[in-house]
Amino acid sequence: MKNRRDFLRSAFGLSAGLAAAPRLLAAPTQTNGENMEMAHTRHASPQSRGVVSVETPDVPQLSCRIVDGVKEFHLIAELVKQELIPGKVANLWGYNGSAPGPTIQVIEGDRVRIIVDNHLPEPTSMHWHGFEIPVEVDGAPGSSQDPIPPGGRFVYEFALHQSGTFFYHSHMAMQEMMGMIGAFIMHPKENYSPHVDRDFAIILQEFAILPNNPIPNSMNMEFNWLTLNGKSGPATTPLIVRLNDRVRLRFINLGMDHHPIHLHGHTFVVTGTEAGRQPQSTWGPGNTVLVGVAQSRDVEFVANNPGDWMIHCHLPHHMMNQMSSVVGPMTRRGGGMPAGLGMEEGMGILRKGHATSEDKGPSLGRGMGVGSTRDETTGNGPQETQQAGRSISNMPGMEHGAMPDMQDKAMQMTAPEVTKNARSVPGFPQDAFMEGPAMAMDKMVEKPENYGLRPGWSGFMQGMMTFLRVLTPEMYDKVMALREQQKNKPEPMPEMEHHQE
Ligand SMILES: [Cu+2]
Repeated sequence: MKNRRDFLRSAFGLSAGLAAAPRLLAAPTQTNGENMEMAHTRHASPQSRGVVSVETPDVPQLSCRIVDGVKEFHLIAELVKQELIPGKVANLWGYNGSAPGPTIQVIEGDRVRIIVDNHLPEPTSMHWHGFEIPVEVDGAPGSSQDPIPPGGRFVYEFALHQSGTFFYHSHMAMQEMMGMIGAFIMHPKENYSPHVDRDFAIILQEFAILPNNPIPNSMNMEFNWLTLNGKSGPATTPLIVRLNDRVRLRFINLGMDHHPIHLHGHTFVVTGTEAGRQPQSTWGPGNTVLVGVAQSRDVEFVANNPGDWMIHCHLPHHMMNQMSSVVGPMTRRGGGMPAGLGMEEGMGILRKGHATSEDKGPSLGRGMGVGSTRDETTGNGPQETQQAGRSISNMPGMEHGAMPDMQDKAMQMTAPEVTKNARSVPGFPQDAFMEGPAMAMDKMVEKPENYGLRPGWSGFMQGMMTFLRVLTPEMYDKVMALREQQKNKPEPMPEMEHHQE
């Protein structure tokens, strides 16, 4: 028992929490949810500190109107052009111009009205996942209500008596795979104990988007774009916290895969599921939490280890962008590869030739979709280093000068370091042309939250990867000042100098 108590003490930084109390009262102003009409301050008192608004980096908050004591929200189901990383715009379906849809935050006991307008070309229906509400407003199409026709509207209204990390989503299965989900945070009437300083929600999604095609193939089961709040690394916006803040992360998963989410450098406890707060007796230590489909998981920890720590799904293919048998012009050139072949080839059954022949190897086991025949580039076959260098140097926007000590060595800047006999090593290449200095795009994803990251960092961030940046007070203030600066400027930020702290 002693060990457990000691663990809890360090996990929740009890003494640090007390010392940090004075500034907590001001903390909510740092969130991106200021426009909410939530009375954050109404709980504020020396005994019970204010509700900490949940931040959803890269996803807007949905504000409400109070109409006769009811919190009224308005959601519009519609086509969304979502930029997953710079230059990769996907045609997703979402709400109010965002996929995932905007975050709703309410307080336990609230009565809410949500007006849902359908601007899609087909019927939809909205489900309130895990809500204990009357069946008439549950949103199951056909059984609890008629689907909302294109151009139609349905008004959902209910009182909420639960608290926790909930979400809303279209209850049309294929629409779910187009992005139609959003976070629905129900804050408890009485704050959870222990109090957290920072609270973040991250929605996990996946899409099957073939190269050179902006529309997800919701019937494909080969997911090659993995997103956190609608962005893939390195376009994900890091979570910024101050050293010794107590932090809650809420992960929400709606897709075809379960994601083991791993946090570097810290030990957390799982404090909540999609059904709300879990009893403290269940809080065992961990650093990886499996977030299953249709589940949410809350984890809490004290950010007591300074540094830029990765948060990522630990499935290797979920730490990649554009994973496919064709990785496109980015890394490969050649005579082309077969795609969209028949079932036999798709399942890896060979009829003619050998498995690694230039024509066949790349697409084994990979159905590339009906209708396509031959893509313009080759897949993960062997490749000359020089050829790779040429391909990479042709990539627009990539930051070939990311590593300052390589400035004058043009070829080395573009090609990763590989041995002379690399091609003779079975299995090569693996990461050589997938990540590394040549893939860096620090400038393209520049934003206040990335200030001061190690130069070239972006070459190693893909898919479901982001940072938890545990910053010293000085660095924290600097990042927040830059964020404030940017808020007042609609234009992209002027160049910031990157330097190592
Ligand atoms: Cu994953």
